[in-house]
Amino acid sequence: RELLIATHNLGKLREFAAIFADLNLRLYSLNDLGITTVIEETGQTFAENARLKAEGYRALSGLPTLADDSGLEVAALGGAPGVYSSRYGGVTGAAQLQYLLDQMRDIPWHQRVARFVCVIAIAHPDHPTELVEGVLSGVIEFAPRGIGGFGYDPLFYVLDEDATLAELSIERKNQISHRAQAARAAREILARWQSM
Ligand code: ITT
Repeated sequence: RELLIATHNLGKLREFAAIFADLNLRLYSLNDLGITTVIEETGQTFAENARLKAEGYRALSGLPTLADDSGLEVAALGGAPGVYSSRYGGVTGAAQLQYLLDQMRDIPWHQRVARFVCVIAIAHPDHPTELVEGVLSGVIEFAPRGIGGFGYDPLFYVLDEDATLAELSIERKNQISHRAQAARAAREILARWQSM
């Protein structure tokens, strides 16, 4: 029982490894298989891109393959950065957080609602590709807080936790996040495939 977790994002890889740790599966990363190819994300939606990545890396590896396309949707920005989250503003890291803050400088707290979306696609050599989704609601902070997680986590305030995602333990983030919700649905598909 093998599964390729097809991502070049180490933050995602860490989260999936923890979420699937108890499954009876041998997990591989792209790195483990020496795959350096980057499948281009030419789709307009998370679902299209997740499918492109899962099917593309399955073709390269020959293994059952899971890929996630995810991102941040900010209501006041018309849903941006959305599928462009990883390349928003043409910058990465702390500069990207600052870029988002600059875009939202004049937007008051009650209009800063946002959501994280994660679509997971699992492509199997012998079954049609399946897609599942998870969503987490929050509010974009005025300044970053916390050092956990990755990406936009320090700016993403979750009301029920009274904390940003970067202030939560990895265990807690992996109980509530968009990725965790999608992964729970993906587990059921993997379990079904294993029993066939
Ligand atoms: P792969 O395509 O190789 O998986 P990527 O980082 O390019 O890596 P995406 O195209 O799905 O992946 O972009 C997702 C971006 O959305 C990611 O780089 C972050 O900026 C943001 N993001 C997604 N999930 C997040 C999370 O849990 N916490 C913070 N930011 C997240």
